Amino acid sequence: MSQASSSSWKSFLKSIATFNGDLSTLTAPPFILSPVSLVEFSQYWAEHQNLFLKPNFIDSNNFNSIKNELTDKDTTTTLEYDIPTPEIARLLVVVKWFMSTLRSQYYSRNESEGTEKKPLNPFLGEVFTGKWLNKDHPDFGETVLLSEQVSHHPPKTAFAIFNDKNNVHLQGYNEIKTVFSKTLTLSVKQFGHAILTYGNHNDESYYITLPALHIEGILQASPFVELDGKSYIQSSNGNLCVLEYSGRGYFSGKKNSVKAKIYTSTEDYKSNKDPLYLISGQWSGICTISKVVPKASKKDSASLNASSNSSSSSSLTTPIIVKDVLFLDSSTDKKEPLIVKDVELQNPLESRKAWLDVANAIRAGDYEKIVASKSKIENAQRQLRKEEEAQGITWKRRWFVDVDYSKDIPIKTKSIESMNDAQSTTSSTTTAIDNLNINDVPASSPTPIGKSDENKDEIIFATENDKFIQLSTMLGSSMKNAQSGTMVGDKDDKKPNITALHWRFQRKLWNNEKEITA
Ligand code: 0T9
Repeated sequence: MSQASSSSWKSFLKSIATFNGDLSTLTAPPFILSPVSLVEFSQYWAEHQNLFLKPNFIDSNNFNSIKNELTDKDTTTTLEYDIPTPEIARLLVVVKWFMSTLRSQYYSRNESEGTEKKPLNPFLGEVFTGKWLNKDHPDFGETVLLSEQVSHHPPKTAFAIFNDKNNVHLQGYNEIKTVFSKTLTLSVKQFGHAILTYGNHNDESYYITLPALHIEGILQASPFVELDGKSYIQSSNGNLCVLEYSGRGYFSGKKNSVKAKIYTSTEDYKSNKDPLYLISGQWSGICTISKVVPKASKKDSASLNASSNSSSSSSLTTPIIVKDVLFLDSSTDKKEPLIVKDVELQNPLESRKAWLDVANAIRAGDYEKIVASKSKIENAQRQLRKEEEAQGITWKRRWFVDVDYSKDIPIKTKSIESMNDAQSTTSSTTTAIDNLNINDVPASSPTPIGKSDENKDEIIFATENDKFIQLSTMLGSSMKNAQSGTMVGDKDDKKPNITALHWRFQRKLWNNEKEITA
């Protein structure tokens, strides 16, 4: 690629190499900039409306028939074995949904732009909303997306996605910490999580952790994402899915490799038992599913047709994998388009409206205009922070509150940006790269108590069935602000002074919203 040898790319690489620490001042050339803000990325969670909503429709009457639908449309092969319970059937579909989001989340820019690109870094209070209308599926109804930048420094995006007709709700937030290696690979840790709830199944919930990733191909000016490590989907009914990611040269030797193991209990996973199902392949392409049948019980079932999962000694023998069948082809699966209001109808805080000039300048490859239009936004933000500081108030988050899980009950809400700043003590290596220095907006000082009614700390009591407490306890995962998927007792979990603040959607705030529509 000729861009790799361009002087602008070479000087960008140089600035990475010599810039030991704060990446926020790096200047990237226009061809690697995306006109899309990170606040839009929340939509990737629910582009596959069919899979997202499907578990709502799976119950004890029809669960076994979904084995015919689990595999992808064009295949004639279906799962040959019965699915044991409706809960496992729903988990399998949740896993299929989650795996289908990975291509959208981590590969879609390569598809549309040719490479990964540096997204716009959202300003505090920036929002992005939209709707999936599901016109072809009257039983689905509409799904609403709300995404809000709840912190600028460090950047944190919170989102809520809900379908009221079917009582399906997803919410979460994310934050990244990045560091460049000597080989110019960018390592990215994710913080935050998502929680999915099916209201019609007694609030059956799924706690979803976010995988680590890294960016390869920077030297060649064609960056792409590779996922690393593990992520978890812990179900409130006890079942668990553990996903393991790797790139070229690891277990399959192929890029974007993934292995997902389904267990009927967290205990089975922790004690190294065989999983019930194994799903494997490439998250950007094809994945297959197979049932794991222990040798002993396979013999048994051949001779006596005995019911499976009877033997407790099964994990002592080498498992046999029963026939792979196609589970997911994420390169061809169907996405429902998100409907977003025309820019002319948007509020100034709405992403596409706010970034319009910058986006146009990026599309035109006009460096001067990019700089000028970006500075306008940055200066306005600096001005706002100054005024807030003078008045002793802080920016009020629109639809989300920061909930403190460091004590169980009551939960205390802290709504100030400076708390988030306090968390990132290692800011020199943890900021997202920003070619313009939007990150040098001065951090606001803590809110003086009582100066502004609007910004007083509110006390929110934990509902007895707080899903995050319940599900992370089941998984044994940390409730602190450690890397997503950190377990209790891990090094990061034991760091002193680590906070336990997590952004949560407040439906009330959305119901009372007067200025912004979905
Ligand atoms: C949450 C997702 C996240 C955001 C992006 C690392 C990255 C910013 C964060 C984690 C979404 O749910 C999932 C997907 C892609 C992630 C981005 C990929 C990426 O490259 C950027 C970073 C900050 C850069 O822009 C690096 C610049 C590089 C492309 C050019 C040198």
